[in-house]
Amino acid sequence: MSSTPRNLAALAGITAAAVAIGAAEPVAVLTGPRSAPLVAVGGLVVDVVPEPVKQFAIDVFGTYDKIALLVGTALLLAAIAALLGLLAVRRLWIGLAGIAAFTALGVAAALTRAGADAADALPALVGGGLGALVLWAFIAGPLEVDPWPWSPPTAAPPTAAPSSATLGVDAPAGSSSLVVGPRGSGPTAGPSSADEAAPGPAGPGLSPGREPPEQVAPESRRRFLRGVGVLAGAAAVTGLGGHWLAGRRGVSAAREAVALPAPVSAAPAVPVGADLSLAQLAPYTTPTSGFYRIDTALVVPQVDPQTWRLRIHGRVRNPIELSFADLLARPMVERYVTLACVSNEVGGDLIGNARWLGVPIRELLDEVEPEEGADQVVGRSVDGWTCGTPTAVLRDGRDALLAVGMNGEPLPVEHGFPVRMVVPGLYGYVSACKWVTELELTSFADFDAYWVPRGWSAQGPVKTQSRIDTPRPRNRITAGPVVVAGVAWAQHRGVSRVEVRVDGGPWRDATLAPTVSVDTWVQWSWRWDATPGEHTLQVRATDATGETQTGRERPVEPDGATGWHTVQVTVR
Ligand SMILES: Nc1nc2c(c(=O)[nH]1)N[C@H]1C(S)=C(S)[C@@H](COP(=O)(O)O)O[C@H]1N2
Ligand SMILES: [Mo]
Repeated sequence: MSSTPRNLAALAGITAAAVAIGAAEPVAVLTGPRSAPLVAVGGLVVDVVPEPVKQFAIDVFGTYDKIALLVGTALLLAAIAALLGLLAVRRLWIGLAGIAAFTALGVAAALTRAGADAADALPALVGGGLGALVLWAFIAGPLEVDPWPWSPPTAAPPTAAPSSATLGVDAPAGSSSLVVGPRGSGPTAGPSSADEAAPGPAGPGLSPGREPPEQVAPESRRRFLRGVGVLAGAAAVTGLGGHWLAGRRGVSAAREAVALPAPVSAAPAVPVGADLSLAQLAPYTTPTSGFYRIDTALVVPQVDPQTWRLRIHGRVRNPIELSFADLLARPMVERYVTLACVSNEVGGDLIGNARWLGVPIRELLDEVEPEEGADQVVGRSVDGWTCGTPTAVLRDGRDALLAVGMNGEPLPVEHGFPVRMVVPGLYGYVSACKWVTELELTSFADFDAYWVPRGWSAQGPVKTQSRIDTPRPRNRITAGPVVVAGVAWAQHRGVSRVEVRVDGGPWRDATLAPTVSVDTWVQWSWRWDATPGEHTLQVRATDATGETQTGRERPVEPDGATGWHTVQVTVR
């Protein structure tokens, strides 16, 4: 990028923004990672973006949607900061006002998060203040390009002779400069387009007839770029250092220190043959490291088990409060439960099966004695996220757990450490509260949990579904016997039958592998005598109530996708 005044102005804006964000991080080490402006604003975005956009992000980026959001936010911020730099050269106050506006946004975002206190405003305030200082230093202070060739003529008359700044070296022919102008122009190249990008009728300070020079004086440029280098470096050091420090304040050590009790009721052994162990088939028990993760938390909540409390309150006769030690002292059960996300597309992989250790929620509800009509239990996470579960479901005898263990270990931090809910038969968004700190008894009429006002159904029983894991569309298949296999689920009802068909022909019964319980998925397989050509494979499951999965295709919103998983393959 050549050192045209425009590029330098944009660079000044970006550097100011980098300093603002970098300086806020170490402050957020004290006030908590969610008060860091980038994360706080990103969190606000997560909460307010329209549902289709969010769904699009999950579709495109999958589990990386959060990284995509943070990178996207940072890129957008850089573009706006560059624009502010360009504006600041003409009117410093516009640049400063822009920084003030972003500071206000950062403060508002930090203060409106669940559990925020006044100190959470500090990272944005400190960052914004330093960012403003840096912008001033570049535009009108000690690091100023001397003088900004296209800054408003103050003393000099409009017809003043070109300043020394115009004497710089010409831009290399054909070099392009990213001009983010007030009219939103894109990348443009060469001197002529620089003229086009000159101020419009809004009348910034460039005098008529005075062309902005393409290069600034070398010594002025050197000082400026040295300033950029030093400040950007400092921002990177404080930003990354602060981020690292904040991470060290996490709870991974506390998690490793947790000794899980043995269950009074162990999980049934996985029957021989439950796992067909085929290369492309999802294993019966999902390894914790490969378990899908879905939540609204941009930074994973770090909940100290020492200070963790669970309040069970609301419309109950005997509210109680439990510490982590209280919970661990209770009789624990261990169960396999397959957890599924309502956002799972037909054929998708937002589903996993794990062995959970925990206290039956039913027993806790018996103790608090819910009042008549308290038909909803709202699980509330430390970060304010909520889900609403029917009280009746939690008390109907199924293994709904306040879980502390997953696959024989304390819950991973990103899966809800120290305590989460797991309810067989319900999608995660209405039942699987991670980092849970409250169970509040209320009614569906009185309270809408997080996803309900965002267009999702208040009731979220898991729909019967089935998936073909092998073969996959791009597999090389040779004619002859081919094993078609996958998983099917209808949690808490159980899968009684899986059928496969080829090219819309008759449905054929697949073989069901044994499974632990009705609360988990089941593997299935079917031997296909494949003939050369293009073929379409489809699968459907029937649950133990006798209801067969519908072929009608419906989207994930509002209460889970329907339709048959369909796979196109080529046989040679
Ligand atoms: N605190 C909190 N808990 C949450 C969520 C969330 O956004 N925040 N998402 C829910 C959803 S939509 C699902 S599908 C499950 C996913 O659990 P997992 O990430 O452990 O797979 O968590 C549920 N629990
Ligand atoms: Mo979900």
